[in-house]
Amino acid sequence: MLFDLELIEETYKRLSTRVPEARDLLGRPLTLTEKILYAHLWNKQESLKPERGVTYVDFAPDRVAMQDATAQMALLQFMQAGRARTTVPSTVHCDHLIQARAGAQTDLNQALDKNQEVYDFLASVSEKYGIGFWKPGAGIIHQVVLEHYAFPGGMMIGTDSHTPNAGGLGMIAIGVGGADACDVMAGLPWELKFPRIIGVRLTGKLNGWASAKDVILKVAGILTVKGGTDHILEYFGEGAQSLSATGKSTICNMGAEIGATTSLFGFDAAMVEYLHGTQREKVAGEAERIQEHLTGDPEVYASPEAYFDQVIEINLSELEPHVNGPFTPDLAWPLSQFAEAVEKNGWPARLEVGLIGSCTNSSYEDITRAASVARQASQKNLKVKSAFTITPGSEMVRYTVERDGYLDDFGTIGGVVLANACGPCIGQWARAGSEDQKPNSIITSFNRNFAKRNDGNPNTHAFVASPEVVTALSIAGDLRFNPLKDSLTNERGEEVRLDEPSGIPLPVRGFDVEDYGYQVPSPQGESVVVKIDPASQRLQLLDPFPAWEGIDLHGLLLLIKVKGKCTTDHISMAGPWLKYRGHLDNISNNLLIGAINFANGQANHVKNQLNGKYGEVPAVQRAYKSAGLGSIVVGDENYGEGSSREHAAMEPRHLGVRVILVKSFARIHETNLKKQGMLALTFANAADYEKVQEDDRIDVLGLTSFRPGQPLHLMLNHSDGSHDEIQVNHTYNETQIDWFRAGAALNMIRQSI
Ligand code: MIC
Ligand code: SF4
Repeated sequence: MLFDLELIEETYKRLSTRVPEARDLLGRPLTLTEKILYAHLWNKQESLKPERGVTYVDFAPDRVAMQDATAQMALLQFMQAGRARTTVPSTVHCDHLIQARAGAQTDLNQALDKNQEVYDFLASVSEKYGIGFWKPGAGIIHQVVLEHYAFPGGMMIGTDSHTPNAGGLGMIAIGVGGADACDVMAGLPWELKFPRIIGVRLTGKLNGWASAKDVILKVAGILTVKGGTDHILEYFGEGAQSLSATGKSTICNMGAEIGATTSLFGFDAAMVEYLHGTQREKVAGEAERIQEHLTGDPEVYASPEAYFDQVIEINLSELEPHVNGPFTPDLAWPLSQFAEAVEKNGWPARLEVGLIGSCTNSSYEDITRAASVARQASQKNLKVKSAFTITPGSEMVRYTVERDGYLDDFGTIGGVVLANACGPCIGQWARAGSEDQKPNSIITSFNRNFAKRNDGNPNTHAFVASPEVVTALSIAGDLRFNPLKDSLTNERGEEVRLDEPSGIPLPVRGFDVEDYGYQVPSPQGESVVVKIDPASQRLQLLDPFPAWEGIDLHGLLLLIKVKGKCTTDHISMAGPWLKYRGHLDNISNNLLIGAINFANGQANHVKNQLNGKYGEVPAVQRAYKSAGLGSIVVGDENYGEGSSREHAAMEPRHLGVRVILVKSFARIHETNLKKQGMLALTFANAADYEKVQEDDRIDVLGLTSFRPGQPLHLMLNHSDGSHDEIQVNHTYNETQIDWFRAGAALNMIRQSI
């Protein structure tokens, strides 16, 4: 038993007392989101009536989860917080650093070899501070958390943007940067802008080729990559109850792609079934006892318009399978229109690789549904025409699906099983030939498909669909294949059709596993010494960032004005750079190398204002830093969408960028910038973006009276001697302004030791 029953009981006690209080206070029925948030307020604030989307509120989450690529920085910060142990139960999961090359076992062995220094560091820090440690090969963070730790009504933060996966078990689970995790582990409150709430009513029941993945693919199409910012999505209705817990998790997981703070479902029979299936009968029993607090009030669901900020309705009976992409997860195509879109847009129709699995879609149900397609294909003498890979989400799922014969189904048609890890999803993919940058198409059951993400090739058109649709298209080898109506020619020259997939949510014989791959934290960790070799290329102790100098900033050089989409993958690329996630100076050499410069339409090619020559972004910024000059980065809408990686905020900070000025921010990135002592500003008038010129030197005015809710001013000093003064907005509250003044949030914790 890995979960902490006492903690869950504690939370349930709080739900039982605080929910009725909150209902009295607000004088109306409550959504599930409000119930869980009120139960996790840091202090019981008697009169808290937050303005949704505006008021910052302090919370006390129940748990913290970290994955290896972000845990390094989170724990390097935690080591400076002066605490002997973490104050809330926390875990580390080794999943991002395993590269997919040949297949599960070889790849895992190679990773153990290559990343030993980092794994040893994470294991010893975990041991020292009482953190549970999931070894490489144990599985992807979100699947492992769902299988062992998530519980209805709980609240968790995790240093990964897909932490909301746990919403499938009714938990409010939110992705954050490492500095936030550090605060919570150090026993400090965790602050969040009280979210707006979108109600998603699901009616009907899925059938045929449609799956839970198609619900979120459709929602992404409706809300777009920024439509969920500062919102929680609460799913309800009879359609919601018809979905398995892992299907619900798929939906919540990919809610990260619309920028949602998180997504969740109310407690129901499917959750009970999943808790029983994962040997947590006691948790199910406790939840059943307080179940009226684990779902929204009936009045809310009867007239959702009165309680939610927005309501979306989806009839599952009519939902078509979808394919989203390329290059952005919100370009949603119903399958019936996809072939035409491929033709019209001239996307490469030949499908080179189909990849299933990832944290989004690697449950027992996903594998059984995809395997049912594979099994009938082999019965009908079909094999995959594309390369085809399978990444199981956890060792428990992998062991069980192997026992039950499903992995053989994939093997028979030509599939290759990869390690239980992120692999190709995060660019850990030694894809042969990708350096040639040939235009080509791949399709995955993952969640993100930004340019270059999977294989580093900007011309790879990556599409996202359910595992069963990916399997069918891999068999056809062609993006234009629609399994609902098209036939295929098999090895004997016969025309055959694929039948609808079928699967089961949980194994009939129960889950099984030989070794979870878990290291229990020792109760006497204090004596453990965490060693970091000063010559290490992968780990580096952190130096505190300097405090604000107390005056307005003058003459900041424009480093880059970014054109168009700028995700955290553009700001701090993953793939080959993941190896430097524990070494701030080394990883800073990837700063903004994927972002497009408005001045010339090129990536990683910006003007060095000191000598007029063009150079790579990190090099130019290092030149400014050594000249002792600050700089500014300007960006477009939804800047920093995607990942929670705080490297995207720490790198510019480390190299001397002072301000990020954009049309709008993604939530996690904006917070990460504030935590690291940067100025995260938005244009009061989006059209002022046009006024910024390549040779500008920029002053930030009003910092000495920096106050919540009060705009600042920027003076754009153009090279021809003219000026433009513009107004810029910010969302800093008092505490966050203190972080700015101190140089970083962590500096304040240090001061308090
Ligand atoms: C991702 O899917 O982009 C990642 C890799 O899991 C990131 C975390 C990271 O950059 O380490 C995320 O989603 O937060
Ligand atoms: Fe790993 Fe991909 Fe999931 Fe991120 S989205 S946690 S990289 S599997």
